[in-house]
Order: sequence, then C-alpha cells, then structure tokens
Amino acid sequence: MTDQLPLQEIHDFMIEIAHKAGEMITAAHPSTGAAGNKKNSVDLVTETDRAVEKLVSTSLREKYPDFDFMGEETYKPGDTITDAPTFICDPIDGTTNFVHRYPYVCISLGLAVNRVPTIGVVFNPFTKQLYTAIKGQGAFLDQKTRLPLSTPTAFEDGLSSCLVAVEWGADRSGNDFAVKSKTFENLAKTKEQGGGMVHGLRSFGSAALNICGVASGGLDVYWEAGCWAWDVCAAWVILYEAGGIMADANPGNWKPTVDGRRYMAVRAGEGQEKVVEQFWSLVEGKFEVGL
Ligand code: LIP
Repeated sequence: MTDQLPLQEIHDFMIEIAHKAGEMITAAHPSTGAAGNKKNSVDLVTETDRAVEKLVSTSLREKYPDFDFMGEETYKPGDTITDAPTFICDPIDGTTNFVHRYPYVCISLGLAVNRVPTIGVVFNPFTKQLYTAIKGQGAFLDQKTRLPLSTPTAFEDGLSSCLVAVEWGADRSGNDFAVKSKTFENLAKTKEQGGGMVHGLRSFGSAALNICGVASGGLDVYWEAGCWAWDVCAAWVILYEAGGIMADANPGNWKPTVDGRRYMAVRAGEGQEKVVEQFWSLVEGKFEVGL
C-alpha cells in the first residue's frame, strides 16, 4: 500500500504542520497551576495540547480525508490502529516540561501504514531541532544532516558503557512502578552487586525526543513502558532509518508493536542485540501494561 502513497508530499505537509504547531507552542504561556490533569496529578494536559491537536487533525483531515487520525487528546479507550494509513500525533510530547518551561518539548507526528511506522516528524520548537524520516529513505536532522550524527561505534563493553534514558511515567504505584524502580537500581549498581553499572541514567521527559536522541547516537538506549503509540510512532521510523532497533521493554520479544506500550530503543552499532539481551537480564519482574 505504501507504494501508492505520495510519501514525500505527505512528509513535506507534516513538516509544514509541525512548524505551525511549533509557533502555537512557543507563543503559549503555560504554568504548572493552569495545567489540568488526566489520570492523576502528574499526568498533565494544557489548553495548548488540545488546541495544537485540533490544528493538526483539522489540517490533516482536510488534505487527506481518507486517512485515519489518532491523537493523544482525543483518544478514547478502545480506539485501535488499523491497517489503514493513520496519522498518529502527540501535539505536545513533554507536557510536564512544557508547563515547567523546560525546553525539552516536541510535537510528534507520525504516519503508520499497515500499522508500520512509515513517516516520522519530531520537532522541538524551542531548540528548532527537526527530526524526520520516511521509511526506506534515511533519517535526518533539520532535513540535511543524516542520522546518526557520527559513524556508530561498536558496543565493545556492552551495556556497561551505555548512556540510558528511562522515564518514570505517570503511574507511581503497582506492579509496573515496582518493575521500573527495581530495574533502575539494577542498571545503576555495580557488577559486584549483580548490576549493570551503566554510564548513566537520564530521565528527560519526552519519549519522542529520547528516541531521536538514540537515533542521533548521543543516547545509547531508551527503555520505557506505559507510554503510547503517539509518543513513539514518529520517532520509531527515525530510529530505524538511523540503523537503530526497537525491542520490547519486557524480556524476550524482538518485535514490539507501535501500540504495544513497552519499548526499548538501541542505537546503531555492532553488538546492539547483545545490549538488548544484557538489558533484559536486568529487568526485574514483568510489565503488565500492554499485555
Ligand atoms: C509523556 C512521555 C514521557 C512519559 C510519560 C508521557 P506527554 O508524554 O513522553 O516520556 O514518561 O508517561 O507519556 O504526556 O508529555 O505527552
């Protein structure tokens, strides 16, 4: 089906929309007090999230009326991604950063075809960094610099030499919170204590930008469970086109789905599968989300 779609034209239009969305995001004056919440007091949403999604969905529906649309702010439990071309959008990924005015924020706009991430546009309007990719055509920063940003080195020392991005997410109790907390400790502690002794753990607050960081090569691994298709769809194409791989956050599954809600991205480089396996050996317990 992808052969029949004008991927380049769609990609260019998605970039145009991302820039318009970016103007709305940078013009807003968010505050922690004005943010509403969804599931709990740390799952934030602002008027800007809703307004940007409206702009994006209206523009896309007008130009591509036959395509489906899934967005974070209009998603209803039970909505699923079908084989039809589907725009998958997080109007503001990094909402918590946005309300705190910490500029690690982006619009994440993807197109999935046959449920496969096919076009990705991730734009941080504060730093103006634009990550893009079309399946089979490479990944780029600012439409000119190919990703990864430098020739990928082999993972000579495996996981222990990795800089790892993780996220706490909005769930702060229960099984999945325990899996994260214990695994973070396992990753950090020394090998003598049975740990991974990774170079560092980072928690920046945007799944899409974390995955673009892995695609760029600055981050080696990103691991999270609980986030959604709109957090990862766009960056997923960018990662793959940059030579990275996506595995499941739970051990054993090399073929995660875009709406599977458990993800581990590893940058390009010889030995990336070994890093996934070493990481899996340190995951304590099993995530229930997405099962
Ligand atoms: C957020 C993610 C973040 C994750 C949160 C949330 P939002 O998206 O990108 O990495 O930990 O659970 O999904 O809410 O800022 O669009």
